[in-house]
Amino acid sequence: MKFVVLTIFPEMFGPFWDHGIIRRAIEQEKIFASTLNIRDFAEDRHQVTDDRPYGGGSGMVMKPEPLAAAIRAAEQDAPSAKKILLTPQGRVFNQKIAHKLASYEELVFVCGRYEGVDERIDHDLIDDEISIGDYVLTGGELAAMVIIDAVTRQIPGTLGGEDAAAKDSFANGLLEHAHYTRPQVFEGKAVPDILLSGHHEEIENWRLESALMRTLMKRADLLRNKDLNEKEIEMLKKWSRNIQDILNFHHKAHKE
Ligand code: 4FV
Repeated sequence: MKFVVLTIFPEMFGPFWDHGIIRRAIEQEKIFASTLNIRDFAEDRHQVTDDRPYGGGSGMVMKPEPLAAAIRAAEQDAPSAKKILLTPQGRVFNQKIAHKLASYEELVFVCGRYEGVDERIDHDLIDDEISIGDYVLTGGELAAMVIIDAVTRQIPGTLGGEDAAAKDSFANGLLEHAHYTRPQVFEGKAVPDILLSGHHEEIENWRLESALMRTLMKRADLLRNKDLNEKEIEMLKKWSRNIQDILNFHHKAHKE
C-alpha cells in the first residue's frame, strides 16, 4: 500500500511515520509513505498557497493552482491512487471504510488548511471526501493520520498475528470484549476465573458475552444495524428473559 499525503506541514508526519505499528509496517515494506509539500507547487516566489475568499468574509481559502499541481504530481507517483480530500463535508469514516480503503494499492490524501480548499479542486481532481467526525479541525493532517493508521491496521501482517484485525472492535459489528493481563489481582480486583481455566471454548463464549453486553450497554445503536448470529440472539433472549422475570417479580412485590 502506498500513501501520499499533500500538506503545507509535511514535518507533522515525521513522528507519525517513525513510531509503533506504522514504523514497523514501513520497515517491513507493507506500506510506503511520503508527503508532498503543497507550497513547492506555488509558482510565486513567496510560495503563497492561500488567498482571501471571493464574496468577502473572514479566513482564507487554499488556492486552486498549487493544489492542482500537487495533486497532478502525486498522480505521476501514484497513477492508480484514489484521491481523498479530508473535509467535514465528507462521508464519516468508520471501520468498514477503513477495511475497504485497505484493498487499494495507492491512496492520496489532500489536507486542507484555513477555511478549506477552492471548490474547483473538489470537482475534477478529488475522487472521495472523507470526514473523521462532525467537528472542525485546523487542518486535514490529523484526519489523514487517523485514516492511515486505521487502514494500515487492516493490512495483513501489520498487527503481528495475520488475523489480529479480524478480532477488532466493529470487525464483527461489536465492541471488543474486556481485556485482562497480569497481575491476577490488582487492588483487590481479580481476573475472571474463566480466563484462567484454559477452556478455550468457554473463554470464547465469555468473550462473546462480554462483547455483546458492552455493546448493548455502550452502543446499542451498533446492535440495531448488525445481523445477529444464532449465539448472539440466544444470549440477548436469555438476558431479556432474566430482565422480564425481574420486572414481573418487582411488579408482583409492589402490587400487593
Ligand atoms: C476535517 C474533519 C476538518 C476543515 C477546514 C481543515 C478542516 C480545514 N477533515 N474530518 N472533521 N478539516 O475539520 O476531516 O481546511
